[in-house]
Amino acid sequence: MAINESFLNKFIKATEFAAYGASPFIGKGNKTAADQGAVDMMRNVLNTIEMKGTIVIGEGEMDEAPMLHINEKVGKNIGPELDIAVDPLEGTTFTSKGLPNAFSVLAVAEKGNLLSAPDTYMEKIIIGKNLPKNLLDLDYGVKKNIKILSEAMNKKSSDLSACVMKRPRHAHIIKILEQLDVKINYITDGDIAGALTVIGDKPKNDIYIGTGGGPEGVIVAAALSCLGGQMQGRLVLTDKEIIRAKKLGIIDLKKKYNIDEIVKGDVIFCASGVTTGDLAKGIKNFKDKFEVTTLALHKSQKINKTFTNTYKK
Ligand code: VTB
Repeated sequence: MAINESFLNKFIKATEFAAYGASPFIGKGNKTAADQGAVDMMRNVLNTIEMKGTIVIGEGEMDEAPMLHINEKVGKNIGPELDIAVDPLEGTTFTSKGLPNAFSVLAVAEKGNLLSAPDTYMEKIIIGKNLPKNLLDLDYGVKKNIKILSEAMNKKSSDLSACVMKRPRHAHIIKILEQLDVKINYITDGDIAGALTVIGDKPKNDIYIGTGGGPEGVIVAAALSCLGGQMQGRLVLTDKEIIRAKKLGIIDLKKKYNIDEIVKGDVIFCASGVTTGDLAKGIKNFKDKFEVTTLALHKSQKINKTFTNTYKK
């Protein structure tokens, strides 16, 4: 079954208004307010949609988030049953500091088709299209993965580029990439946008590698299921988190997930820019209207398009 094409515009509106909700807080140094602004707007729009929606990836679990928490029901409670992964403001730090690459994002699949990942870390390796299936493996280690990738791409390792989030936990990855003379394009945050730099006509990177958010991993997998590309992800769980993961139905705690084990069937993905970045232009606020740009994907409809819309305030 596919998600009816009429839903795309409705979900675009959800990220558009969430981006708008965060926009007064760009460069204002208040991450929480920016996030809340996005959450409130997104929730309002989601609740106007004729669907039986469930948030499967949200702003945390019920006891810690007032809105858009895991298992929250959204929509008018009529129509198709849809599972939704939301990150109303991806890049709260970018927003609060007025830096590029903040956006509002969501991914939609039919009920039961999105992994309900706990809000923990996930190890990820992501590569682009047109490469042999199941090419890399988290257990091979960085050196072997780079060797395999360089052979498959017919490039020297010194001609490969890798996107890595700048974190002390990535020291071992960085050390090996440096030894292999791989070019590293660092990001300070925002690994959804970082991961998607391996996709496109002239991808900026050949590989994304490192540990970032699990929820972000599910959202990336949803985008990649529309765009092509490969991913392997594995949750990183502390003892406390193991209990939460089990509650969410995760049995094999060390499972290495490929894209089709994270997201199945039809997918809608929308990302609306708050500040200008790799995926979309930032919000433009005028006196009585605002302009917002969205990257929208709908797998079954083969839609991969950027929409710019203007709304009255
Ligand atoms: C990760 C990454 C996100 O925050 O969750 C990161 O996936 C937090 O990582 O894209 P640290 O705990 O190491 O700071 C983002 O960068 C932004 O939400």
